[in-house]
Amino acid sequence: MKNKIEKIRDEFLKQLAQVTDNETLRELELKYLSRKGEFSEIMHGLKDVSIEMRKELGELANTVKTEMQTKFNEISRSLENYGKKSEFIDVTLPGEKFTNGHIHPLTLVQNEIEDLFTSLGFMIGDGPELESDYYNFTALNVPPLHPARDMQDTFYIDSKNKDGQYDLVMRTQTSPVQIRLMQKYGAPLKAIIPGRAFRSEATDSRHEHTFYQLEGIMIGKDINFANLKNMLEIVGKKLFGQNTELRMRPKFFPFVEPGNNGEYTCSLCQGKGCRVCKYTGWLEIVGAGLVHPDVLRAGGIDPDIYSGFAFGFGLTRLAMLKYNINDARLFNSGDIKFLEQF
Ligand code: FA5
Repeated sequence: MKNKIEKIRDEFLKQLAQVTDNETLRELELKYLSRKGEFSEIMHGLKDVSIEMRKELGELANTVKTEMQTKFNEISRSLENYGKKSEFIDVTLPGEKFTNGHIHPLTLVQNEIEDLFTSLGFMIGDGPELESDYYNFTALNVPPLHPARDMQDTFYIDSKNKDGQYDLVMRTQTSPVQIRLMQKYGAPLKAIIPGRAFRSEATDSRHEHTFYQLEGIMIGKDINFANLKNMLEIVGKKLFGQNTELRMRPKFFPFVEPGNNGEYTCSLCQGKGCRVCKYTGWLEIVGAGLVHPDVLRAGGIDPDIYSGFAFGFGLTRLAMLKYNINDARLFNSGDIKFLEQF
């Protein structure tokens, strides 16, 4: 009898687990739990066993019956709720809102500059972020052991060339792509190169180890400093407004001659002087100059026939100024609260 009780329970639970509709559920209830069901039969049968056995079997039968009834109620409830959910539509509830992604502020500025330069007939160039020491430094007139390498300390990759030298670096600037484009397209050439650069920096609010630059190069016959100045003025006015002025001050870059730093009227204080421009009224934003003859040669271009200008904006710094962002480290932080503002 004990075995029979347990067998009925097991069969019932097995069938119950497979129930997906109310009709089958009712059938199970009739078969096992109703007055004429299999379990009632067992209960009636108890009267024919000895008193000791009756006590033991009675207890077992009651526990098992409660277990079966509880499980049955559970399934019954879940089926009812399931039915209700699928049928009930509350048309007064507000719709579910889908959140769209945002264009990153760096991409916004990059797009704006790309639109400007492509409208002026410039192509958009690209080059590797893992660059050879040769393209990143040597071809740009910064030979091994030249002190100018110190200004752009970077991450060397643990791989040696056939001469046993480490010759792969994370590029420190977008300038190596100047050489690559000269070699590929020759002269005349008009290109901009947006992209990431990497330096081994002690990071602070103005310095990141990974940041964005936007390089520009124009090579042709009789390209001169006035052309460069005009181009940088156009960019400044487009990004920061028509009243923006440009001033150019000498600065050494080994790959241009003469080299200079382009500074714009501070967009935050309109040239009056503030904390961001260190109370000078001017913001240092772009390195630029006329392409050095040795660099033209490295690119396979004859400096006796062609000349050119090149410039390199810090795209990260441009975005900081345009959107009044006071920390360069926010751009790569992945902070949704920051990104949602754009
Ligand atoms: C250069 O990288 C030159 N390649 C620019 C150039 C190109 C000069 C062509 C002449 C001709 P510089 O190291 O100054 O120059 O960097 C250019 C800009 O990149 C800086 O003005 C700054 O805006 C930005 N920059 C440099 N280092 C960082 C950094 N760690 N974090 C964020 N922005 C940086």
